Amino acid sequence: MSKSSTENVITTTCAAHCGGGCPLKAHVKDGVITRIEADDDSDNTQVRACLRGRSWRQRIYHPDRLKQPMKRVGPRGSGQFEPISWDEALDTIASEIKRIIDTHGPASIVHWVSGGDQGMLHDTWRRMSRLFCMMEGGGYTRPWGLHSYEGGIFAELTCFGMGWTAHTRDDFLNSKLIIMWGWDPATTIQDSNTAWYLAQAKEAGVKIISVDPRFTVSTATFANHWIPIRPGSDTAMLVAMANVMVTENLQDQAFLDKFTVGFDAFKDYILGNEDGVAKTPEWASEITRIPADTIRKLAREYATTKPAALITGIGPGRTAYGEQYHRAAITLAAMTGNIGKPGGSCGGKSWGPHALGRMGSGPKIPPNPVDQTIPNPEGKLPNRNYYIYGYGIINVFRLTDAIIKGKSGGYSADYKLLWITNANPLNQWPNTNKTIEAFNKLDLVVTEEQFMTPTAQYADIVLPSTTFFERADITMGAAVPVFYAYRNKIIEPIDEARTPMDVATELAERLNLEGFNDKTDEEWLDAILEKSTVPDHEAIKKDGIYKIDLPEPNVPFRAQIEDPENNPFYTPSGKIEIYSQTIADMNVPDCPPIPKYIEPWESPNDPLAKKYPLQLITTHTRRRAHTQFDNVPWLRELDPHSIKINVIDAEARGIKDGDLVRVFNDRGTMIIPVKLIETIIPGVVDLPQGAWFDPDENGIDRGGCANVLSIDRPSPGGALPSNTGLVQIEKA
Ligand SMILES: Nc1nc2c(c(=O)[nH]1)N[C@H]1C(S)=C(S)[C@@H](COP(=O)(O)OP(=O)(O)OC[C@H]3O[C@@H](n4cnc5c(=O)[nH]c(N)nc54)[C@H](O)[C@@H]3O)O[C@H]1N2
Ligand SMILES: Nc1nc2c(c(=O)[nH]1)N[C@H]1C(S)=C(S)[C@@H](COP(=O)(O)OP(=O)(O)OC[C@H]3O[C@@H](n4cnc5c(=O)[nH]c(N)nc54)[C@H](O)[C@@H]3O)O[C@H]1N2
Ligand SMILES: [Mo]
Repeated sequence: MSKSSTENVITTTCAAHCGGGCPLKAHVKDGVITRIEADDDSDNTQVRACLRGRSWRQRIYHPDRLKQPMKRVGPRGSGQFEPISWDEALDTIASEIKRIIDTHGPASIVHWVSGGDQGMLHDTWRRMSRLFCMMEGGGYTRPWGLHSYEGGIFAELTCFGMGWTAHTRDDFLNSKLIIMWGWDPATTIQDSNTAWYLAQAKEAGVKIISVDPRFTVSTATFANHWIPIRPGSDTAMLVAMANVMVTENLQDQAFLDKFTVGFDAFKDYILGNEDGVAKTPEWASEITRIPADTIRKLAREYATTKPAALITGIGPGRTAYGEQYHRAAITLAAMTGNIGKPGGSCGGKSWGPHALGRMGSGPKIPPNPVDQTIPNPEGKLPNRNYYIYGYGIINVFRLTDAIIKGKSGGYSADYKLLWITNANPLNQWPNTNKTIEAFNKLDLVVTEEQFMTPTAQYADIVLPSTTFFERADITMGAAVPVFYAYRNKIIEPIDEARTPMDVATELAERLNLEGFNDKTDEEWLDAILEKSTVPDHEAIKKDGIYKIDLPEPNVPFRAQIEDPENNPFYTPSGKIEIYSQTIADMNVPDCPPIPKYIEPWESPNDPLAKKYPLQLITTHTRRRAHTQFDNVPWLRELDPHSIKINVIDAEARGIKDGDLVRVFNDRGTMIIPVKLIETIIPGVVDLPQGAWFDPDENGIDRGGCANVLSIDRPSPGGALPSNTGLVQIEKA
């Protein structure tokens, strides 16, 4: 090391897939990152990174980083790969793309991106979409539906006609009561400073109640009460609370009359006028295992404490009929008159973009001919195209089925090529064994990756990708203060890793797509900044961060409530739709026009429960962002992977803490360590999702990948039901 070498400190923002995007300060010496620190801004509110953000160095410089392109030479999953040159990799891919489009049509190409990195230039959805759509006779099949919160999106679009319904977190200080319903932001972040605002609310004396099958970190830290609930039963609890409010005349009838449609139909349902079953707390108690009096008390407290924020997490929405839970919660928020009011909440999903400030976008995407020619049979909700995956063809959770069956199964094409970026679908799509079957059907699977992930193990060509430290980009941070970030390139690409834009550009050259990319990254970023509300472009480049001061908390639908004449809701009726004619017209089975409790499949009442008596939930853990960081030594040491079981269920099976156990159902089997806890309700086990699938020679997963056990059946509203499923556990 030369003596003159100096250390620079460069601010960037984390790319990890939790929604936080927190500032990180990278210390760089001689082209190497030697240390990473969190925000220590002394002038503004700090946005501090979590343990994952601070451990990035162990991910960037991990010995397992992919060093060069790899070609599979043994059977899928065999782990037999050979390094190849970039030229060979890109030549092969280019000729395969041409062949596949010519022979099978553009719909046979499936393009899958997820949240590995959230940069606006290298987010990679745009550039490859542009590439496929610029091809002669091109386009590609795009799935619709989000893993994260499709149930919430469905409910918000149904009730409000739009999906940006979360208040900024600083608004917690205006609440008198906060109900954290299936929500553990101390672990899942979802806007960097969420826990900090909850801590302030607690200190200010705001009452906080948690409704969750687990006694979570957030419950322990912030809540006055914990109400343990059986997974999948939330809608029953919510409609019973509505029953109490109506029976005791606690609802805000003036709000309902002025701002909603269809409350009477819902009232008929909860009072039992419709089906002869009154949805009383006693009725719900059987389903939820919560004492009727507790339900009654919470209903009264929520109805009479104003304003109150019902923060409905998205975990309970990732269940069979999860959309009903979100719709019921929105209905309760309307019944208590908490929508559009400071300190209240919309009852929509707990998380979502805040429409604050504006940013330009990267390369333009021509219209996708495949989207245009094949009608979307599902997901036809008003404004569904709000979201990236707005107007795709196949629900994401049916993709494996679609790939396996193709046209003979009634799908739009026989699928041949799967292009994967920023995603680990073999691990993260439901029903891993079925996903393997689907991968085996494909002619070509390409993944751009940083590691030989489980997905990469089943791909044909693996292209080494840079991390965001090795390229420049722009991101938006979700927090208060809201911020934009200019991520400077901090180090050179590791080994032969290339940036997503470079990969697409070189592929486009081979495909003769003229004009595909006429800018350098810096020019693109300037163009993106040009269309933004960031005032000083040089300053953001230098500082890395531009924080936006909010004069007051952002409260969605404030205008609709304060000046309804001029601001109708975005629904067909212009009101909050408790009854939705759109849903009625769609006529989807088990998707009623008012929110209803529908008994989920694989509930403890299912005959299958005799064989598989335990309900499985697959939570998001602090130890990982999905599959990312699973291989980081610091985090592994912190929290070794295990399935969590209540001591009562463990004793009944002769299982001791730390034992290896067999966890199984008809979809798959794994053998992993068990952890005995008292902080989960009996009958429920928690296997934190995102651990890497690692099958032994008998196909038994030794890695503990939750999706070996999960079901690939979407809820009628499109939600991923990864918290619905039955398993059995025995000592291995
Ligand atoms: N059972 C169960 N399954 C679930 C869930 C659950 O709760 N339970 N949750 C679901 C949810 S909410 C989600 S959002 C999905 C997440 O599913 P994924 O988004 O597929 O999961 P990640 O682990 O974030 O995968 C991101 C991948 O991108 C790679 N990557 C990171 N940065 C870059 C980059 O710059 N370039 C490239 N090319 N690659 C990069 C990482 O190495 C990683 O392998 O999982 C879903 N699956
Ligand atoms: N550390 C970390 N943070 C993350 C992620 C990560 O992988 N790691 N992933 C990010 C992404 S993409 C997403 S989508 C979000 C996911 O964020 P969430 O969906 O909010 O996270 P989960 O842990 O799956 O679920 C939240 C809580 O719901 C509870 N729960 C599960 N099923 C039920 C149920 O049926 N009823 C009730 N009442 N509660 C239930 C769980 O016990 C848990 O405490 O997190 C983001 N943040
Ligand atoms: Mo997600």
